Amino acid sequence: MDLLTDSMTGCRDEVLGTRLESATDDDRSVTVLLSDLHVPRTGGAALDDLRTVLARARVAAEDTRVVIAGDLFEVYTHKAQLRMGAWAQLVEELARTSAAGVSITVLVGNRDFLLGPRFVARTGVRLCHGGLRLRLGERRVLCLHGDELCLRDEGYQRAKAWLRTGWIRALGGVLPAKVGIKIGERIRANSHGTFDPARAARYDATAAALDAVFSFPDLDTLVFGHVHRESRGPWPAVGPPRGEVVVLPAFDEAGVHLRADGSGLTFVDRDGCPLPDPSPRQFT
Ligand SMILES: [Mn+2]
Repeated sequence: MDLLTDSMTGCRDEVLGTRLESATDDDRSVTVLLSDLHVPRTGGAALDDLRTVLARARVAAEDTRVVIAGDLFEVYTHKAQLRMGAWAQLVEELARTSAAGVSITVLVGNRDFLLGPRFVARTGVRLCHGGLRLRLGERRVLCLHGDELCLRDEGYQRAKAWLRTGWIRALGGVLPAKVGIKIGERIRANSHGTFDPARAARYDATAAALDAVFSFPDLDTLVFGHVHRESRGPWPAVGPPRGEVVVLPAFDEAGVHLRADGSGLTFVDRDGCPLPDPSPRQFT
């Protein structure tokens, strides 16, 4: 039925293997976007800073939406985590904020793609397993986690294709909690251990991926995280611009995130105070 509808309307609903969904809360006048919180079981600064951001969102709850662009959890492999340590506080904080009237959407990231219905039931957020199309004022925005843009990391892209199949999800649902959490610790250890600045380009978004995104009609702004290197600039970097690329920093580094309201898009600190825009950078 979907296929029929798509062929009739000519609408594509996926890019680089990521299914796209549309926001249903574009009427909110303030949008707060954050990414890569990597909240560990012990909580810490990432959770403290998130509390600060959510408390401010609750002040104008009905006017505000929050979009978390993936990797909210340091790693998530089992629903038992929702009751453990600071993760239980994280769930409670999201639930309180949703209940106050703030609209919250959580995209899954590469570390927490097994989030599912239990998380939704406990928090009241909308969970998005792909990309989110939204309006920010006049802008037509696509928000992605960003891992799908890192096309040079071929090993990861291959692993992603089979890790996201239905049977892995089913297996995640029946694994004993201890096993699931052990697997998660292994994933986390690997992702900390393999970063090599000299090969950073391999783990960055590619120009080909950005071209693919901006080949979509009705799209002028791309927002993503994942690569942990904030930037803001036109796409393409030379020639007539087709749009703007905004890369969010990892929130757990200093609480920096993005605020969109009537005055446009502004990088802000954990307390909502404006920061200078980060520099544009070249994607190759
Ligand atoms: Mn990530």
